[in-house]
Amino acid sequence: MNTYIMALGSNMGDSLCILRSALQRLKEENLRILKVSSFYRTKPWGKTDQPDFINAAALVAWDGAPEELMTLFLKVEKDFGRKRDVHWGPRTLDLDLIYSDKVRSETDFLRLPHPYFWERPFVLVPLEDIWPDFSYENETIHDRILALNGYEGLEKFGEEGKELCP
Ligand code: PH2
Ligand code: MG
Ligand code: MG
Repeated sequence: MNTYIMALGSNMGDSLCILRSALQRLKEENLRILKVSSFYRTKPWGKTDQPDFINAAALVAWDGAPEELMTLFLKVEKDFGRKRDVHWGPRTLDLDLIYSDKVRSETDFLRLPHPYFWERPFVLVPLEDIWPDFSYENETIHDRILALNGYEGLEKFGEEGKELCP
């Protein structure tokens, strides 16, 4: 059994509800969800001409191979209407494997740690919620977010909005 950090994102449809329902669905597929971050509205990163995203992160435990977990993520993304056309473009649901203390992978199918995670405030801010003493390459996550100006332009959701989900 290994634990992983996963990142969730959506910027099409009812994104907040999509992320919440996706977590519920993953639970039904035998993913153990140990911790979930707050949800954040974030500015699009990388490809900026698209709507704001809702992002979150979760600490999860999975018994099988990491590739099987990635395969499950792709299946759930598809079930939530994900179409793959524009690289880094708008999506109903993006589920990414980000990091595991124990697992490394350098295949085309799965790269772990995720090659860009340490550059991306929309991953790091939620990650700090669930793993405040995380550090990488001798830098703490807090210092890293500060260096990226990552706390700017975010909106954090509390429990409000929960009742808006069907
Ligand atoms: N995902 C991307 C590219 N840019 N920007 C934000 N704010 N949130 C995302 O989830 C995101 C992004 C590609 O996966
Ligand atoms: Mg992604
Ligand atoms: Mg992805």
